[in-house]
Amino acid sequence: MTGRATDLMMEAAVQAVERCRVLAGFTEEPGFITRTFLSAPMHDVHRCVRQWMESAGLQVRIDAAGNIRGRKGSRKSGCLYIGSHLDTVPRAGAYDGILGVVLGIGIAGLKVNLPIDIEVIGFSEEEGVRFGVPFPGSLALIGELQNDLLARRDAAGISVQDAIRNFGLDPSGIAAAVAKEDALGYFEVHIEQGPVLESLDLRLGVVESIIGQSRFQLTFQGQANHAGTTPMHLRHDALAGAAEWIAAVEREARMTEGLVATVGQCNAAPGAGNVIAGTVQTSLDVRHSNDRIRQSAADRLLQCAKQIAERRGLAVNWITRLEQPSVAMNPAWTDVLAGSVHAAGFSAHRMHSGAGHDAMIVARRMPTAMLFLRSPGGISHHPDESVRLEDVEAALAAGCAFVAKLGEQYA
Ligand code: HGY
Ligand code: MN
Ligand code: MN
Repeated sequence: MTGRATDLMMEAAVQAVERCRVLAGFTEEPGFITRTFLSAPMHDVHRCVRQWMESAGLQVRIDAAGNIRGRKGSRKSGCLYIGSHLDTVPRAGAYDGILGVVLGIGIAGLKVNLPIDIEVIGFSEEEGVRFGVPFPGSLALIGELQNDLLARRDAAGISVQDAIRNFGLDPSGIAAAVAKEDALGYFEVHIEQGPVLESLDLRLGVVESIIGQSRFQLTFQGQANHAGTTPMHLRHDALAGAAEWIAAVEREARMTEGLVATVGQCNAAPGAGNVIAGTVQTSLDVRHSNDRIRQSAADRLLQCAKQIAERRGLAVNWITRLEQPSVAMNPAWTDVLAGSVHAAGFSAHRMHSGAGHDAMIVARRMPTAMLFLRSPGGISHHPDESVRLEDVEAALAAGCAFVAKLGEQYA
């Protein structure tokens, strides 16, 4: 790459990191980065992203699922989608999802006169924090945003479709969000969110598959009572029962190679220090690269909750929030991506993703490839999440080479 091209790439990398920091300032929780599905700060995000997309020569629209989309090209050729998500987990880092959207804009700005169209897309919700179910944005792109998800309600009783209306959009237009027949495929750039690339001292990784995940919401039902007058042997303590089960979840996951199981949410009611908890609601997130192992582990953990509840005179029930099989990225596109990483001068470590991504949804409908950047400290879903500027520059160079290769292939 010529000196000028390298300077351009570094300038675009600096701009991308700066843009992630700007978007980090739009939050529901001052002092932290918390931005859930179509919450008020997303209007500020869309205002900035729209400006950046337009300055890259993209025509911008916001679809009925709240995805912001910028497209450029003749509209006569096939369209390559490049993107990621703009929502965050509570108290997130500044790069999970966001970096993939601003790098998509960067690539669209750097790659001019491509023989294919490019559409950069900032999905409205990947994490699933507000409504407990992830991916409504990318599900809308592939035409699978079903009415049952639109009817789901958040803690305040607001439905997904109300949230869409409150944001100023019309949920009856969801069908128009679907990718047209000219879709060539989808490319997502994302931080690894784990320790692998850093442990190998590599900048970039090429994702071969995204591991499957099962998510549940459990409710342990006991008997609230007085903390001072109720003898220990007469208690039906929902929180003590949930705690025994949570310890069992960790023990089981440690004993099964490659399995991860997490209870990230645990809410006790009535929630007073001098009242025995009568009701506890918890989450359960189970993941493994092998779907059969994941599903049998999830079954064991749920049966374990039942056995603990029976022994303690509690009731327990659960609802399935997500049953997402492992998804392979498109092998041919992944080979082209690995070749582009090499052409840009970097080694292309092939790996799977422990984190879920919009790519696992879009891959149901079109060829999909994912590029990872190193996560310093392996930290993510945390304010200390970071990226290294030279890795962002490497991702831009490899991403531009990949898009150019696809342009040649589909011209
Ligand atoms: O939870 C995940 O796997 C992703 O970060 N949404
Ligand atoms: Mn995430
Ligand atoms: Mn993400």
